[in-house]
Amino acid sequence: MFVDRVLIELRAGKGGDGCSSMRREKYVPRGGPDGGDGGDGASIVLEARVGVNSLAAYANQRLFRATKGQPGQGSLRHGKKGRDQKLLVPPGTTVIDADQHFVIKDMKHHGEQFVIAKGGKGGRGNAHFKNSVNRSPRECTPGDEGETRFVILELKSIADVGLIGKPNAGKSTLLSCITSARPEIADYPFTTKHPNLGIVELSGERSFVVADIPGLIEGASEGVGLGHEFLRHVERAGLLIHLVEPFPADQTDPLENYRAIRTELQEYDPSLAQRDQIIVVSKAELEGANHVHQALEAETNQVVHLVSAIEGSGMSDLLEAVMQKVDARRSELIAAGEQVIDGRESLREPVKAVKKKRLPPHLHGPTAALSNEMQAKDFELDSDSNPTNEASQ
Ligand SMILES: Nc1nc2c(ncn2[C@@H]2O[C@H](COP(=O)(O)OP(=O)(O)OP(=O)(O)O)[C@@H](O)[C@H]2O)c(=O)[nH]1
Ligand SMILES: [Mg+2]
Repeated sequence: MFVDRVLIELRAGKGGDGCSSMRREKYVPRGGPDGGDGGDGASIVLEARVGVNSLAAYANQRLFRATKGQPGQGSLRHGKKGRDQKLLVPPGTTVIDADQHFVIKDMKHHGEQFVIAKGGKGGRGNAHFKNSVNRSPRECTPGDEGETRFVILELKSIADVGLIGKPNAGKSTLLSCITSARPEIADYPFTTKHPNLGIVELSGERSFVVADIPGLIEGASEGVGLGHEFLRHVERAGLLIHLVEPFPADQTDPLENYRAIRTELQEYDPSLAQRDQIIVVSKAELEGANHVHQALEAETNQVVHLVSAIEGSGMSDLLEAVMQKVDARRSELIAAGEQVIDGRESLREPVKAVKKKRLPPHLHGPTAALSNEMQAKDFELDSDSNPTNEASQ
Protein backbone atom coordinates (compact mmCIF):
# COMPACT_ATOMS: atom_id res chain seq x y z
CA MET A 1 0.00 0.00 0.00
CA PHE A 2 1.33 3.43 -0.91
CA VAL A 3 0.51 6.10 1.66
CA ASP A 4 2.01 9.56 1.33
CA ARG A 5 0.12 11.66 3.86
CA VAL A 6 -0.93 10.81 7.39
CA LEU A 7 -2.05 12.60 10.51
CA ILE A 8 -0.74 11.09 13.71
CA GLU A 9 -0.83 11.92 17.38
CA LEU A 10 2.36 11.64 19.38
CA ARG A 11 2.46 11.48 23.15
CA ALA A 12 5.81 11.47 24.84
CA GLY A 13 6.17 9.74 28.22
CA LYS A 14 5.55 11.47 31.53
CA GLY A 15 8.47 11.82 33.89
CA GLY A 16 8.42 9.61 36.99
CA ASP A 17 7.52 11.29 40.29
CA GLY A 18 10.18 12.12 42.84
CA CYS A 19 9.97 10.17 46.10
CA SER A 20 9.67 11.44 49.64
CA SER A 21 11.26 9.02 52.06
CA MET A 22 13.27 9.09 55.27
CA ARG A 23 15.95 6.64 56.10
CA ARG A 24 14.86 4.66 59.14
CA GLU A 25 17.24 2.01 60.23
CA LYS A 26 18.24 0.47 63.46
CA TYR A 27 21.43 2.02 64.90
CA VAL A 28 21.39 4.81 62.30
CA PRO A 29 20.16 7.92 64.05
CA ARG A 30 19.06 10.88 61.97
CA GLY A 31 19.10 8.89 58.74
CA GLY A 32 17.79 11.88 56.81
CA PRO A 33 15.86 12.18 53.57
CA ASP A 34 16.62 9.51 50.97
CA GLY A 35 13.87 9.84 48.33
CA GLY A 36 15.19 9.22 44.81
CA ASP A 37 14.37 11.20 41.67
CA GLY A 38 11.91 10.00 39.08
CA GLY A 39 13.24 8.86 35.69
CA ASP A 40 12.72 11.03 32.60
CA GLY A 41 9.84 10.09 30.32
CA ALA A 42 10.70 8.68 26.90
CA SER A 43 10.72 10.95 23.86
CA ILE A 44 9.46 10.17 20.38
CA VAL A 45 12.14 10.43 17.72
CA LEU A 46 11.59 10.52 13.96
CA GLU A 47 14.29 9.03 11.77
CA ALA A 48 14.58 9.03 7.98
CA ARG A 49 15.69 5.64 6.76
CA VAL A 50 16.48 4.28 3.34
CA GLY A 51 14.30 1.29 2.50
CA VAL A 52 11.18 2.72 4.11
CA ASN A 53 9.27 3.57 0.95
CA SER A 54 5.98 4.96 2.15
CA LEU A 55 4.14 6.05 5.25
CA ALA A 56 2.04 2.87 5.22
CA ALA A 57 3.15 2.03 8.77
CA TYR A 58 1.11 5.02 10.00
CA ALA A 59 -2.04 4.36 7.98
CA ASN A 60 -3.75 2.22 10.60
CA GLN A 61 -2.14 3.29 13.83
CA ARG A 62 -2.80 6.93 14.65
CA LEU A 63 -1.60 7.25 18.23
CA PHE A 64 2.00 6.67 19.27
CA ARG A 65 2.91 6.76 22.93
CA ALA A 66 6.33 6.60 24.50
CA THR A 67 6.87 4.98 27.89
CA LYS A 68 6.77 6.79 31.23
CA GLY A 69 9.73 7.28 33.52
CA GLN A 70 9.63 5.16 36.69
CA PRO A 71 9.07 6.93 40.03
CA GLY A 72 11.95 7.33 42.46
CA GLN A 73 12.09 5.18 45.60
CA GLY A 74 13.58 5.24 49.07
CA SER A 75 17.30 4.56 49.72
CA LEU A 76 18.09 7.12 47.01
CA ARG A 77 16.95 4.82 44.24
CA HIS A 78 16.27 6.85 41.12
CA GLY A 79 13.54 5.79 38.72
CA LYS A 80 14.41 4.25 35.37
CA LYS A 81 14.22 6.44 32.27
CA GLY A 82 11.68 5.60 29.60
CA ARG A 83 13.12 4.15 26.41
CA ASP A 84 12.84 6.57 23.46
CA GLN A 85 10.52 5.44 20.70
CA LYS A 86 11.87 5.69 17.20
CA LEU A 87 9.50 6.13 14.28
CA LEU A 88 10.95 5.45 10.84
CA VAL A 89 9.95 7.53 7.83
CA PRO A 90 11.21 7.58 4.23
CA PRO A 91 13.77 10.24 3.26
CA GLY A 92 11.78 13.10 1.71
CA THR A 93 9.18 13.25 4.48
CA THR A 94 8.03 16.68 5.55
CA VAL A 95 6.82 16.95 9.13
CA ILE A 96 4.05 19.53 9.55
CA ASP A 97 2.39 20.78 12.71
CA ALA A 98 -1.27 19.80 12.30
CA ASP A 99 -2.62 22.60 14.51
CA GLN A 100 -0.81 25.58 13.06
CA HIS A 101 0.26 24.18 9.69
CA PHE A 102 3.91 25.15 9.77
CA VAL A 103 6.70 22.88 8.64
CA ILE A 104 8.55 21.52 11.63
CA LYS A 105 11.22 19.71 9.65
CA ASP A 106 11.96 18.46 6.19
CA MET A 107 13.78 15.15 6.46
CA LYS A 108 15.76 14.68 3.29
CA HIS A 109 18.69 12.47 4.16
CA HIS A 110 19.09 8.93 5.36
CA GLY A 111 19.90 8.79 9.04
CA GLU A 112 18.57 12.27 9.82
CA GLN A 113 16.68 12.21 13.11
CA PHE A 114 15.12 14.60 15.57
CA VAL A 115 12.98 14.61 18.69
CA ILE A 116 9.42 15.43 17.72
CA ALA A 117 7.86 15.01 21.18
CA LYS A 118 10.04 15.41 24.25
CA GLY A 119 9.47 13.25 27.28
CA GLY A 120 8.72 14.93 30.64
CA LYS A 121 11.54 15.45 33.12
CA GLY A 122 11.50 13.22 36.16
CA GLY A 123 10.45 14.77 39.50
CA ARG A 124 12.93 15.38 42.29
CA GLY A 125 13.06 13.30 45.44
CA ASN A 126 13.16 14.88 48.89
CA ALA A 127 16.91 14.22 49.19
CA HIS A 128 17.33 17.14 46.79
CA PHE A 129 15.68 19.63 49.12
CA LYS A 130 17.99 19.02 52.04
CA ASN A 131 19.91 22.07 53.19
CA SER A 132 21.56 23.43 56.28
CA VAL A 133 18.31 24.90 57.59
CA ASN A 134 15.89 22.16 56.67
CA ARG A 135 17.60 18.86 57.17
CA SER A 136 14.56 16.66 56.91
CA PRO A 137 12.42 17.99 54.05
CA ARG A 138 9.34 16.01 53.03
CA GLU A 139 9.04 17.93 49.83
CA CYS A 140 9.30 16.22 46.47
CA THR A 141 8.12 17.15 42.97
CA PRO A 142 6.00 15.22 40.50
CA GLY A 143 7.32 14.33 37.06
CA ASP A 144 6.55 16.68 34.14
CA GLU A 145 4.03 15.70 31.51
CA GLY A 146 5.51 14.64 28.16
CA GLU A 147 4.78 16.72 25.03
CA THR A 148 1.71 15.86 23.00
CA ARG A 149 1.66 16.76 19.35
CA PHE A 150 -0.48 16.25 16.29
CA VAL A 151 1.64 16.11 13.19
CA ILE A 152 1.08 15.54 9.52
CA LEU A 153 3.71 13.46 7.76
CA GLU A 154 3.82 14.20 4.08
CA LEU A 155 6.02 12.36 1.65
CA LYS A 156 7.44 14.34 -1.25
CA SER A 157 9.55 12.03 -3.35
CA ILE A 158 13.14 13.01 -3.96
CA ALA A 159 13.67 13.04 -7.70
CA ASP A 160 15.71 15.13 -10.13
CA VAL A 161 13.13 14.91 -12.88
CA GLY A 162 9.33 14.74 -12.76
CA LEU A 163 7.28 13.13 -15.53
CA ILE A 164 3.97 14.85 -16.11
CA GLY A 165 1.28 14.62 -18.74
CA LYS A 166 -2.25 13.51 -19.50
CA PRO A 167 -3.32 9.99 -18.55
CA ASN A 168 -2.26 7.40 -21.12
CA ALA A 169 0.45 9.67 -22.54
CA GLY A 170 3.01 6.91 -22.05
CA LYS A 171 4.72 8.18 -18.89
CA SER A 172 5.04 4.81 -17.20
CA THR A 173 6.19 3.20 -20.45
CA LEU A 174 8.91 5.84 -20.74
CA LEU A 175 9.97 5.23 -17.14
CA SER A 176 10.16 1.48 -17.68
CA CYS A 177 12.14 2.06 -20.86
CA ILE A 178 14.85 4.25 -19.35
CA THR A 179 15.08 2.80 -15.82
CA SER A 180 14.80 -0.58 -14.17
CA ALA A 181 11.49 0.41 -12.54
CA ARG A 182 8.53 -1.76 -13.59
CA PRO A 183 5.36 0.33 -13.19
CA GLU A 184 1.99 -0.90 -14.37
CA ILE A 185 1.29 -0.05 -18.01
CA ALA A 186 -2.06 -0.36 -19.78
CA ASP A 187 -4.00 1.33 -22.56
CA TYR A 188 -6.55 2.96 -20.28
CA PRO A 189 -6.26 6.20 -18.30
CA PHE A 190 -5.24 6.27 -14.64
CA THR A 191 -3.27 3.05 -14.72
CA THR A 192 -0.78 4.68 -12.38
CA LYS A 193 -2.32 5.45 -9.01
CA HIS A 194 0.75 6.36 -7.06
CA PRO A 195 4.18 7.76 -7.93
CA ASN A 196 6.91 5.45 -9.20
CA LEU A 197 10.58 6.28 -9.06
CA GLY A 198 13.45 4.98 -11.14
CA ILE A 199 17.14 5.71 -11.64
CA VAL A 200 18.48 6.50 -15.10
CA GLU A 201 22.12 5.45 -15.37
CA LEU A 202 24.15 6.89 -18.20
CA SER A 203 27.76 6.17 -19.09
CA GLY A 204 30.49 7.60 -16.90
CA GLU A 205 28.61 7.10 -13.63
CA ARG A 206 26.20 9.85 -14.48
CA SER A 207 22.68 9.26 -13.24
CA PHE A 208 19.46 10.96 -12.19
CA VAL A 209 16.19 9.96 -10.58
CA VAL A 210 12.86 10.20 -12.43
CA ALA A 211 9.42 10.27 -10.80
CA ASP A 212 6.37 9.15 -12.76
CA ILE A 213 3.15 10.45 -11.27
CA PRO A 214 -0.51 9.72 -12.09
CA GLY A 215 -1.88 11.58 -15.11
CA LEU A 216 -3.33 15.07 -14.74
CA ILE A 217 -6.54 16.19 -16.39
CA GLU A 218 -8.39 19.45 -16.72
CA GLY A 219 -10.01 20.42 -13.44
CA ALA A 220 -7.48 18.48 -11.36
CA SER A 221 -7.35 21.53 -9.11
CA GLU A 222 -11.01 20.89 -8.23
CA GLY A 223 -10.19 17.28 -7.49
CA VAL A 224 -11.20 15.83 -10.86
CA GLY A 225 -9.40 12.61 -11.72
CA LEU A 226 -6.79 11.86 -9.10
CA GLY A 227 -6.47 15.60 -8.53
CA HIS A 228 -3.37 17.59 -7.87
CA GLU A 229 -2.42 15.57 -4.89
CA PHE A 230 0.47 13.75 -6.51
CA LEU A 231 2.06 16.87 -7.95
CA ARG A 232 3.88 17.31 -4.66
CA HIS A 233 6.00 14.30 -5.65
CA VAL A 234 7.56 16.39 -8.43
CA GLU A 235 7.84 19.55 -6.32
CA ARG A 236 11.43 18.81 -5.42
CA ALA A 237 12.35 17.98 -9.01
CA GLY A 238 14.29 20.79 -10.67
CA LEU A 239 13.19 19.67 -14.12
CA LEU A 240 9.89 18.47 -15.54
CA ILE A 241 9.39 16.29 -18.59
CA HIS A 242 6.05 17.14 -20.10
CA LEU A 243 4.90 14.19 -22.17
CA VAL A 244 2.35 14.86 -24.91
CA GLU A 245 0.56 12.05 -26.70
CA PRO A 246 0.08 12.75 -30.45
CA PHE A 247 -3.20 10.86 -30.84
CA PRO A 248 -5.16 10.71 -27.61
CA ALA A 249 -7.75 7.93 -27.40
CA ASP A 250 -10.45 10.47 -26.56
CA GLN A 251 -9.78 12.33 -29.85
CA THR A 252 -8.77 15.52 -28.06
CA ASP A 253 -6.31 17.97 -29.57
CA PRO A 254 -2.75 17.33 -28.30
CA LEU A 255 -1.97 21.06 -28.27
CA GLU A 256 -5.08 21.76 -26.21
CA ASN A 257 -3.99 18.99 -23.84
CA TYR A 258 -0.57 20.56 -23.51
CA ARG A 259 -2.10 23.94 -22.64
CA ALA A 260 -4.52 22.34 -20.17
CA ILE A 261 -1.69 20.72 -18.22
CA ARG A 262 0.20 24.02 -18.17
CA THR A 263 -2.89 25.71 -16.71
CA GLU A 264 -3.24 22.98 -14.10
CA LEU A 265 0.40 23.41 -13.11
CA GLN A 266 -0.10 27.15 -12.81
CA GLU A 267 -3.12 26.62 -10.62
CA TYR A 268 -1.37 24.18 -8.34
CA ASP A 269 1.77 26.23 -7.86
CA PRO A 270 2.99 29.05 -10.14
CA SER A 271 6.60 28.25 -9.26
CA LEU A 272 6.08 24.72 -10.60
CA ALA A 273 4.75 26.17 -13.86
CA GLN A 274 7.89 28.28 -14.19
CA ARG A 275 10.18 25.35 -13.59
CA ASP A 276 12.49 24.25 -16.36
CA GLN A 277 10.75 21.77 -18.62
CA ILE A 278 11.54 19.51 -21.53
CA ILE A 279 8.63 18.85 -23.87
CA VAL A 280 8.42 15.41 -25.37
CA VAL A 281 6.00 13.98 -27.92
CA SER A 282 5.59 10.25 -27.30
CA LYS A 283 4.60 7.37 -29.58
CA ALA A 284 6.79 8.75 -32.40
CA GLU A 285 6.39 5.69 -34.61
CA LEU A 286 2.70 6.48 -35.16
CA GLU A 287 2.05 8.16 -38.48
CA GLY A 288 1.53 11.89 -38.16
CA ALA A 289 3.33 12.23 -34.82
CA ASN A 290 5.86 14.56 -36.44
CA HIS A 291 3.06 17.01 -37.36
CA VAL A 292 2.16 17.28 -33.70
CA HIS A 293 5.87 17.64 -32.93
CA GLN A 294 6.23 20.57 -35.35
CA ALA A 295 3.03 22.25 -34.18
CA LEU A 296 4.21 22.04 -30.57
CA GLU A 297 7.62 23.47 -31.45
CA ALA A 298 5.92 26.36 -33.24
CA GLU A 299 3.64 26.99 -30.27
CA THR A 300 6.29 26.86 -27.55
CA ASN A 301 9.33 28.19 -29.43
CA GLN A 302 11.53 25.59 -27.85
CA VAL A 303 13.06 22.28 -28.80
CA VAL A 304 10.55 19.46 -28.55
CA HIS A 305 11.78 15.88 -28.43
CA LEU A 306 10.07 13.14 -30.38
CA VAL A 307 10.50 9.68 -28.85
CA SER A 308 9.10 6.23 -29.20
CA ALA A 309 9.28 3.94 -26.20
CA ILE A 310 8.49 0.98 -28.41
CA GLU A 311 11.21 1.58 -31.00
CA GLY A 312 13.56 3.37 -28.66
CA SER A 313 14.02 6.24 -31.11
CA GLY A 314 15.02 9.62 -29.75
CA MET A 315 15.77 8.20 -26.31
CA SER A 316 19.51 8.80 -26.13
CA ASP A 317 19.14 12.44 -27.26
CA LEU A 318 16.43 12.98 -24.68
CA LEU A 319 18.43 11.42 -21.84
CA GLU A 320 21.52 13.42 -22.76
CA ALA A 321 19.51 16.67 -22.78
CA VAL A 322 17.97 15.78 -19.41
CA MET A 323 21.34 14.87 -17.92
CA GLN A 324 22.82 18.17 -19.03
CA LYS A 325 20.01 20.14 -17.44
CA VAL A 326 20.23 18.09 -14.24
CA ASP A 327 24.00 18.63 -14.07
CA ALA A 328 23.56 22.36 -14.67
CA ARG A 329 21.03 22.59 -11.85
CA ARG A 330 23.24 20.61 -9.50
CA SER A 331 26.15 22.98 -10.20
CA GLU A 332 23.83 25.96 -9.66
CA LEU A 333 22.76 24.59 -6.29
CA ILE A 334 26.34 23.92 -5.27
CA ALA A 335 27.38 27.43 -6.34
CA ALA A 336 24.51 28.88 -4.32
CA GLY A 337 25.76 26.95 -1.29
CA GLU A 338 22.72 24.71 -1.16
CA GLN A 339 22.82 21.03 -0.53
CA VAL A 340 22.17 18.71 -3.44
CA ILE A 341 19.87 15.94 -2.36
CA ASP A 342 20.83 12.62 -3.78
CA GLY A 343 17.62 10.98 -4.89
CA ARG A 344 19.39 7.70 -5.49
CA GLU A 345 20.00 7.48 -1.77
CA SER A 346 16.30 6.98 -1.07
CA LEU A 347 16.01 4.20 -3.66
CA ARG A 348 18.99 2.21 -2.55
CA GLU A 349 18.42 -1.06 -0.75
CA PRO A 350 19.09 -0.74 2.96
CA VAL A 351 22.36 -2.23 4.10
CA LYS A 352 21.55 -5.04 6.45
CA ALA A 353 23.72 -5.17 9.52
CA VAL A 354 25.60 -8.45 9.59
CA LYS A 355 25.61 -9.82 13.09
CA LYS A 356 28.94 -11.23 14.12
CA LYS A 357 28.51 -14.71 15.42
CA ARG A 358 30.01 -15.19 18.84
CA LEU A 359 32.18 -18.25 18.82
CA PRO A 360 32.61 -20.37 21.93
CA PRO A 361 36.12 -20.19 23.51
CA HIS A 362 37.20 -23.61 22.20
CA LEU A 363 36.75 -22.31 18.65
CA HIS A 364 38.58 -19.00 18.92
CA GLY A 365 40.82 -19.29 21.99
CA PRO A 366 44.30 -20.91 22.14
CA THR A 367 42.74 -24.35 22.31
CA ALA A 368 41.27 -23.91 18.83
CA ALA A 369 44.66 -24.91 17.36
CA LEU A 370 44.76 -28.23 19.20
CA SER A 371 44.81 -31.31 16.99
CA ASN A 372 46.46 -34.73 16.76
CA GLU A 373 49.53 -33.04 15.27
CA MET A 374 49.57 -30.09 17.61
CA GLN A 375 49.30 -31.19 21.19
CA ALA A 376 49.34 -28.99 24.28
CA LYS A 377 52.96 -29.86 25.04
CA ASP A 378 54.06 -28.58 21.60
CA PHE A 379 52.87 -25.07 22.34
CA GLU A 380 55.84 -24.15 24.55
CA LEU A 381 58.39 -26.05 22.48
CA ASP A 382 57.42 -24.59 19.12
CA SER A 383 57.90 -20.90 19.84
CA ASP A 384 58.20 -19.86 16.15
CA SER A 385 54.72 -20.87 15.13
CA ASN A 386 52.95 -19.26 17.99
CA PRO A 387 49.62 -21.06 17.91
CA THR A 388 48.17 -18.89 20.61
CA ASN A 389 48.53 -15.81 18.45
CA GLU A 390 47.49 -17.57 15.28
CA ALA A 391 44.38 -18.90 16.84
CA SER A 392 43.39 -15.57 18.26
CA GLN A 393 43.76 -13.77 14.91
N1 LIG B 1 2.57 2.92 -30.06
C1 LIG B 1 3.08 3.28 -28.91
N2 LIG B 1 2.37 3.08 -27.79
C2 LIG B 1 2.90 3.45 -26.61
C3 LIG B 1 4.19 4.05 -26.52
N3 LIG B 1 4.43 4.33 -25.22
C4 LIG B 1 3.35 3.92 -24.55
N4 LIG B 1 2.43 3.39 -25.35
C5 LIG B 1 1.14 2.82 -24.99
O1 LIG B 1 0.33 3.80 -24.38
C6 LIG B 1 -0.51 3.22 -23.42
C7 LIG B 1 -0.43 4.00 -22.11
O2 LIG B 1 0.86 3.89 -21.57
P1 LIG B 1 1.19 4.16 -20.04
O3 LIG B 1 2.67 4.15 -19.94
O4 LIG B 1 0.40 3.29 -19.16
O5 LIG B 1 0.66 5.66 -19.93
P2 LIG B 1 0.66 6.59 -18.64
O6 LIG B 1 0.92 7.96 -19.11
O7 LIG B 1 1.55 6.05 -17.60
O8 LIG B 1 -0.86 6.48 -18.23
P3 LIG B 1 -1.51 6.64 -16.77
O9 LIG B 1 -0.65 5.93 -15.80
O10 LIG B 1 -2.83 6.01 -16.93
O11 LIG B 1 -1.60 8.10 -16.53
C8 LIG B 1 -0.08 1.77 -23.27
O12 LIG B 1 -0.99 0.96 -23.94
C9 LIG B 1 1.27 1.75 -23.94
O13 LIG B 1 1.53 0.49 -24.51
C10 LIG B 1 4.92 4.26 -27.74
O14 LIG B 1 6.03 4.78 -27.77
N5 LIG B 1 4.30 3.85 -28.90
MG1 LIG C 1 1.19 5.36 -15.79
